[in-house]
Order: sequence, then structure tokens, then C-alpha cells
Amino acid sequence: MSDTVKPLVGVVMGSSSDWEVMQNAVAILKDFGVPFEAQVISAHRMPDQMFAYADRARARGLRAIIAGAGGAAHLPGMIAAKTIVPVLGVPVPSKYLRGEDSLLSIVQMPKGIPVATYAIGEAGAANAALSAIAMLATTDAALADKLEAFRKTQTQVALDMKLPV
Ligand code: RP5
Repeated sequence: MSDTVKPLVGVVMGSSSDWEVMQNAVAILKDFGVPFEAQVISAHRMPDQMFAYADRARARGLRAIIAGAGGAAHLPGMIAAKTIVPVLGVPVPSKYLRGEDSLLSIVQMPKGIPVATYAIGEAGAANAALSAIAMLATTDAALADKLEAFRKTQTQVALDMKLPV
């Protein structure tokens, strides 16, 4: 995104090793022309920067934050604790527990601080972006039209599927 356009969606992740998964969110935001920013913010290794990011998110105009992390994945929940900007959590597959640890860390938020939690991995990252777009589309008719068109294309692709029988 150009430096002059204010981002509407923040994409953050605990490590550059999360990029392989999180790039699926960025690809969708790019396809829909949604201004976004993407960066590494680690809950465990840079907690001060994480809090500062969350603290300033609303004033900076962010309308949604997609946060991906793996393992003891505190990033989405801790960001959500510091801002009322909706947080969409993406569990990144982990080395030993294949992301089930990430999923449970993100989804089991105590009552009062919600994190919308998505599927483990690429589908979750892509769907988090589509949800952010759906949220923005409630006040952006052109974006809503793009989302309708995306759904229609997806339907047509499924209708055209042939099996080798
Ligand atoms: C988490 O630890 C990150 O979100 C990442 O999924 C995981 C491993 O991080 P690296 O050791 O690859 O930097 O904080």
C-alpha cells in the first residue's frame, strides 16, 4: 500500500516465520484494494511495542486488526485487551502441536474481551481478511459489491467442478 493511504486493517504476527500463513490475509486485502499495514509484533519478545500498537490503533483509524501467532499465542488476546478495535485471531500452525495450542490460546478468551477466532493456518488467515472486508463493507457499498462478486465467482467455480468419473 502507498505510504500516503491510511491503513484500515492492521495485520500483525508474532514472528516473520508466521508470514507463510499470514500472507494469505494480505493477499486477500490486496485483491480487494483495502488499505492495510503488515508487521511483526511479538507479544512475548516486544510487549511494550505490542501495547503501544494496540493503544494507538483506534486513533490511527484502524477498523480491524488481524493478529496471527503460534504456540502460546497471546498476541491477539493481549491486543484485544488494549483496544476496542475488533481483533481477528489467526492460529498459526506450531512445530509440535500443529497449531492446536495456537487455536486454544486464541479462542478461549475470558468473557469481556472478544477475539474472533479463525481456522488454523491459511484458510483462517484468508477468512480473517474476508471478515475484515465484510465489516468494512457495511459502510462501503463499492467494497460490498466486490465481496458479492467474489462470492459469485466462488460459486461458479464450484458449479463448474468436474469429477474424473
Ligand atoms: C510465536 O512463536 C510466533 O507467532 C511464531 O508462530 C512462534 C515461533 O516463532 P519463531 O521462533 O519462528 O520466531 O510467538
